[in-house]
Amino acid sequence: MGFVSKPADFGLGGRRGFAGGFPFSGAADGGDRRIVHFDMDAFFAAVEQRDFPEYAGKPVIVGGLPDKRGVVATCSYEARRYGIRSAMSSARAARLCPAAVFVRPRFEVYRRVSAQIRAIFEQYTGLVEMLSLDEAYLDVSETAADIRAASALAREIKRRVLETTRLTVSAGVACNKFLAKIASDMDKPDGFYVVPARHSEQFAGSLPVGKFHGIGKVTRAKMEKLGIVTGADLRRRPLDELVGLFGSAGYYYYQAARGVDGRAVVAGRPRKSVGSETTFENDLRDAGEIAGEVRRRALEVARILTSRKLSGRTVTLKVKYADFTQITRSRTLDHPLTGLNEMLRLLSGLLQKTEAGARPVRLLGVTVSGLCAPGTPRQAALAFPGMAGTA
Ligand code: TTP
Ligand code: MG
Repeated sequence: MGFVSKPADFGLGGRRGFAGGFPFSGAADGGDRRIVHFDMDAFFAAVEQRDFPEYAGKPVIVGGLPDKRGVVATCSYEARRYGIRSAMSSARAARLCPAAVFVRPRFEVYRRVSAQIRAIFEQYTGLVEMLSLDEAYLDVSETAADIRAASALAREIKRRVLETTRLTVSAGVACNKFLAKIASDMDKPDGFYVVPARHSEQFAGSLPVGKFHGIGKVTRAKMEKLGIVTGADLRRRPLDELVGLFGSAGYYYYQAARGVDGRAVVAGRPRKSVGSETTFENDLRDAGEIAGEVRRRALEVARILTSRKLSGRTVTLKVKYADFTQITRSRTLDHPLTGLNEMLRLLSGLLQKTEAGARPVRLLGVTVSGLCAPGTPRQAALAFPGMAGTA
């Protein structure tokens, strides 16, 4: 994997995808990608149940209060049994379930959890597209050679999200965004659902059209009037008819009905730094152990940099001592880091400028900032030996 190559774009969107026929089968349709969609379960409500154990197992509604003309942002699965849903008025929700507990949202906590899950995702691929605080697409095609490997990776990420946040996330694994997103919803909560590429068309055919990307209430009603209720009904309509009825969206529906979706996973905004840190269950006192942990953090940062095709000029070591006092030590170079060895050399110098070991250590972190493209393609290819392609 080179630093300079752009991520593969299998997009078939628009007319160009149809040039020379209808390449809707085989590898050309994007069926050779592995996409995972993650979506946290009852996100805001699950965070509240986690942080306030007295809410566990209860119908919890997060949002506006019933007497304040508020609406439901979300609710726990216990509350969903009463028919309560997002965007319903809180007053109505209170009527449906008088015993429900209403709580106000705590966005700063949700944002923190979102950053945690994002950091986990980014350890597996640079191609992470966060759709909202609790939802993301990952293109793991480079890391996972086939659907089995992608499924194993999705399970590992589910486990890590649970360990790190004590919250469950549902995962859908498929060969494109459209199918992965529907898959993550099939088995909620704590769901895990895989659509192998050979089942894509059949799976898409079985779906009500309302599940298709971009088909809201209005379009669904229009389709139902035309007798189009499922993906299979949609598939029976010729392309020119669909384009005539729905404009350029007709192309998308034509493909989606066949389980095809060429949209690429687009990584989010560029980041200013890449870091990795851990808090230890027991404070570290041994110099060798501390150095080993710094090395592990560095490896993780190198892995993320490699997967995002980045390097950086500043390395920072963060140490929090057992008494919670915290220091950082950094070095800025006049060139982008050339590789893991250089990063480790700098970190070992920085570590000597701390009292780690002499004082017990509670947390260690490594960050690379001043992000930029690696020096030259030649250097870049050598940048993190042994790391390329592992992220
Ligand atoms: P969703 O993922 O749609 O819902 P959810 O995570 O609560 O439940 P699940 O995925 O298990 O079905 O939305 C994520 C969060 O976004 C949700 O917890 C609260 C917020 N949200 C709103 O504030 N208003 C809304 O209308 C919706 C749909 C979500
Ligand atoms: Mg969710």
